[in-house]
Amino acid sequence: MVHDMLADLRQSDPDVANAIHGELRRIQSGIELIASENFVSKAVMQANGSVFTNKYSEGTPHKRYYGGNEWVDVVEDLAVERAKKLFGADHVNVQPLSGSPANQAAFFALMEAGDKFMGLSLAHGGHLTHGASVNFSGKLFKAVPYGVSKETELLDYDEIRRIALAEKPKMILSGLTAYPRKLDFKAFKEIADEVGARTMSDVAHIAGLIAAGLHENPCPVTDIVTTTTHKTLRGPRGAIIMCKQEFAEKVDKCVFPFLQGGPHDQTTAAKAVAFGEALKPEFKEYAKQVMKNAKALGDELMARGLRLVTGGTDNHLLLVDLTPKGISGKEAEKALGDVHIYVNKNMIPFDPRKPFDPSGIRVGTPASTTRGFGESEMKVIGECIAAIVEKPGDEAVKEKVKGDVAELCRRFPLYPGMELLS
Ligand code: DSN
Repeated sequence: MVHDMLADLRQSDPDVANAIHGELRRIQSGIELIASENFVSKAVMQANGSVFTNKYSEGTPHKRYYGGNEWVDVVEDLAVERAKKLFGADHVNVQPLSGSPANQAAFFALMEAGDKFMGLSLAHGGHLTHGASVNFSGKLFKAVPYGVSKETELLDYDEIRRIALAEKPKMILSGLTAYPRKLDFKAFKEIADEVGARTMSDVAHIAGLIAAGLHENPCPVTDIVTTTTHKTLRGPRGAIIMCKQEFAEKVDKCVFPFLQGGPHDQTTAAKAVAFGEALKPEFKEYAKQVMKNAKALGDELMARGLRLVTGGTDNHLLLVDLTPKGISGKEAEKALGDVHIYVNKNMIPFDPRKPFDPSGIRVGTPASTTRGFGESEMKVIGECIAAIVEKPGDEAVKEKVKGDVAELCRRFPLYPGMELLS
């Protein structure tokens, strides 16, 4: 059955309806390889577009500052209980609006403004909120960055320990946005214990892998764990904070009233749906395939002469150093976008270039795995990426790759049945 999801909008606001139509067509006819993106189920979208968007519900379940919250309480309880089960967390707050607010709340639950903390440098695969000088984390706190080893491009836990012993931070943060290897949360905890620091993990990128049991779970050893809900976890845009019971009250107060007002209850409902999906066996299969696909894509790129930072991946993302190919990350992002393959330009460790035109691209497999692609499709995608990077201006190459992309998209329809009638 064809369902016109925009029937009313098309009447009342054709311009916005047209933009939504364009975005649906773009994702249906292109290959999404941005490591932080995914495609949620129609069920998640329906909850996210529901009547809960109308409600105010400041407070926590069953303790609200507004009346009429009996159904909000139901979905928030569901989201909390499902998240606890997924991650084995003592306490979960599902109200953070997104990753940066979640991290702000976690910082203030663990530290006072001006305190010193350690986080992975943005230039080596950390996030803006892990201490970048332009961000609240670098402006309101004293950020001491750690990085990866120049030789191996891997985190060097001896070096992190050395810095911690010298700097005596109040908190040590583990987390990544562009680091293609696993994190050792127990090692971070041991270092933190040695210097009397608290621990925080931002697992936004790898939460889906953790929920599926494919990556070490920081919850048993880390004081506060944050994650966005829309990356490998495949939920709506938003975040949650998980913590040990001793930090529960502080975390809740840092989310509201310190940082936020009313939660977005429509997003809470969609989080509950997504967590319910992640508890099903199919989610584990998807997460396993995400990792297999990343490995297959990485192997194909390396076989075609591209250099991967660290020489490979053991999560959902690859960082490709384009320096040997004589093309910048910005140029590659544009050339790949022109043939409907979407990646993002990215700094590589010790990058001599600038963030807006860096030496690398970041490539991830969560969204394309959700679409149904497996390892053989990754081989074709690897061929396409390598061909474009090799000859970005060659019209014949572009036409061939556009054809290959169109064929893959035709064979693996995205949101089938979600036709927007015009
Ligand atoms: N902006 C996200 C990413 O792309 O990794 C992190 O929040």
